[in-house]
Amino acid sequence: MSKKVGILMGSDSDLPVVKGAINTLKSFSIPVEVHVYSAHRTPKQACEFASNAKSNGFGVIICAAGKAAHLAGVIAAHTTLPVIGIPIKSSTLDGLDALLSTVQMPKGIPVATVAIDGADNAAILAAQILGVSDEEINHKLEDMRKKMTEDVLEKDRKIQSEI
Ligand code: RP5
Repeated sequence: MSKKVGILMGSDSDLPVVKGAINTLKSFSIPVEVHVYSAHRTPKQACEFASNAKSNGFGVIICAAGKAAHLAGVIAAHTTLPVIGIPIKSSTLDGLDALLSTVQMPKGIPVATVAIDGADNAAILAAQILGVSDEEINHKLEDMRKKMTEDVLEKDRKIQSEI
């Protein structure tokens, strides 16, 4: 059994986006634990989760948050596990606020930030991190890449036959 991926979201309103990451990780048979913890509304619980994550069997933590999205940065401050941030498009600023809040980390505390609402890539990146030391996950990633290539080449063939 591989290490777990922890997925934290600032609000349950982030779940429709976060579901993409949950489903992708499950497709790799990676164990996932999901929580609603906010850097602002439940800072104690969020920090406790991060502080204990390594000893609780987590290998990567994904944090999804919108608006003034400090969740990934605060979690990263409390663990040396790799932290992936998903900026959520949940405000009048279309997610640019969350993107900048997540990506602009000061030197020393990195957060690997994916695109706005980029939940699938967050999950794939988490799988790649675990795949460094887990051959089973690595094989699944290679299979996924092969299928992706075949799908695009099939689309190319279809377009050639249509034009
Ligand atoms: C952030 O504020 C959450 O991550 C969410 O994206 C946004 C809005 O939260 P709710 O007001 O919907 O709970 O902290």
